[in-house]
Amino acid sequence: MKTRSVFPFVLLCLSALAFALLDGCATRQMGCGGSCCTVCAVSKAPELTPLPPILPAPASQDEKMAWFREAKYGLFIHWGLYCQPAGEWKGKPVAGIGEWIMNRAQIPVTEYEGLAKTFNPVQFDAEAWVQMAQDAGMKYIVITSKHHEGFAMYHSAVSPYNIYDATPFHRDPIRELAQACAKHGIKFGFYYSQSQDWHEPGGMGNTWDFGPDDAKDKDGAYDKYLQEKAEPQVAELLQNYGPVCLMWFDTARVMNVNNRGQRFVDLVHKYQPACLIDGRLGVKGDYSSTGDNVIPSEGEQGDWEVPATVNHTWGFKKDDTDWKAAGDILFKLVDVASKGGNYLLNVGPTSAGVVPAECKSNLLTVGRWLKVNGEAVYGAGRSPFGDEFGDFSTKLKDANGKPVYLEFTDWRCTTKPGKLYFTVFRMPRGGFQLPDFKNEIKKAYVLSDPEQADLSITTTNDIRQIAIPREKQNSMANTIVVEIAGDQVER
Ligand code: FHN
Repeated sequence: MKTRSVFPFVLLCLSALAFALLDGCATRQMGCGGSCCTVCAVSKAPELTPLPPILPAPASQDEKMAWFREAKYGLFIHWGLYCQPAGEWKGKPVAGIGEWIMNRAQIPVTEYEGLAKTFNPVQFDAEAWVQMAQDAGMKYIVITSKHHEGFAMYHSAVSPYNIYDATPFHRDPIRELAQACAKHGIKFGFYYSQSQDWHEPGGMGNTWDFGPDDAKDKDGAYDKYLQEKAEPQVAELLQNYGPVCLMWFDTARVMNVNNRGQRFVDLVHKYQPACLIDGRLGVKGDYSSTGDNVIPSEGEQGDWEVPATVNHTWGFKKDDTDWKAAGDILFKLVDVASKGGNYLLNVGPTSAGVVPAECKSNLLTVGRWLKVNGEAVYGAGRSPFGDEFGDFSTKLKDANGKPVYLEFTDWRCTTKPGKLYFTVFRMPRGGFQLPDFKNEIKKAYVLSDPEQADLSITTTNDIRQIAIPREKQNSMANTIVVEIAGDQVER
């Protein structure tokens, strides 16, 4: 009886495998325990086509930064072996951010390496990820090519501890993403953990297997790791994946001695002179990076970027579904843009290779808003005002007796020559009160209005007020464009 009922299932498995072989799939992994057998074990890589050539050296720093200043919004992707345990080790939840599980649970290298043997993200689809970024209105993608765990998410000739050589997946997702980004006209860059590498005896951070970090620094193990793994891997990334828009280094540890940081700068300049360097290498980069999820309370000069999470982790954690709502993401993006920065928002795909559905849906909601109102964000300059950001409370005091800073979230302003974009998140009943400026107003309209119909402006006691007809209002935010005489605001 038992044999008879299992027979059709086995037949189905065999035909699936035969189909996979005929279909030319590079990887097969049997052993799934149920009805998923026909699809789950087989992954199919897209056909690889040549990547575009590396970009020439820019003529000036302004030229080098031009795309970054225009882009404003990027997708960060934290993807590595850590997405498999997804915040749980040996049946127990591990506190903290998901990609730190090896450190937090002090997992020995020999045990952690075992994760590679079962890492098989068969649903990974580079095209789908890039399409999502594009539909979300993001203009660049930065992916973890190697995080602190030390595992390369690309086919590295420097270390066999990489997704192509050490997993049944046997594909190079970074190569596939590079191709999809080139196709969609999205810039592509790499996160690379240069100092911390918990897999290597000389890498920083793994004190449970390899002892204290300062000993590795003093006895030459750290320099050996840098020269024999980190630098050659960065060189690989810069040579094998077409134009790299930026290198995102992180958690610098003693990078400022022995020319350590400078050697990474030299590699980037040698292989990809147009590639930007973030602010966390440990020596000067092309722009500064704020702390994680840290949005400055006021406008800041220079080029900078806020790396941010959509929940409370970077790498996927199955228990963390506290997604930022679309309205919150939109506010933060416009807030950052109005202060002069870029917003690099992270997703943590699962071990199947999928971006969690609710998170994706929120990103796409923001993307739909940007499709109509993107002019107020892309390439837009910082606010000429500032009072809208917040103020110190006259009543509330912190533990040190200092007044608490209260953030205002009603509206933000971005600019282009001759134009002010007031993005209003909370529309007062009577209409939006313009901040004080001297320029004559030539025209005001709702950015989402294809007719650009004139909005009426009423002036009472020198305060100019604009009302948006109810039918033209969007529930998340409305952008009023105010065209002024002269390029810049005079106050
Ligand atoms: O330790 C990392 C962390 O895992 C994550 O990659 C973030 C992203 O900005 N950077 C470090 C902490 O600041």
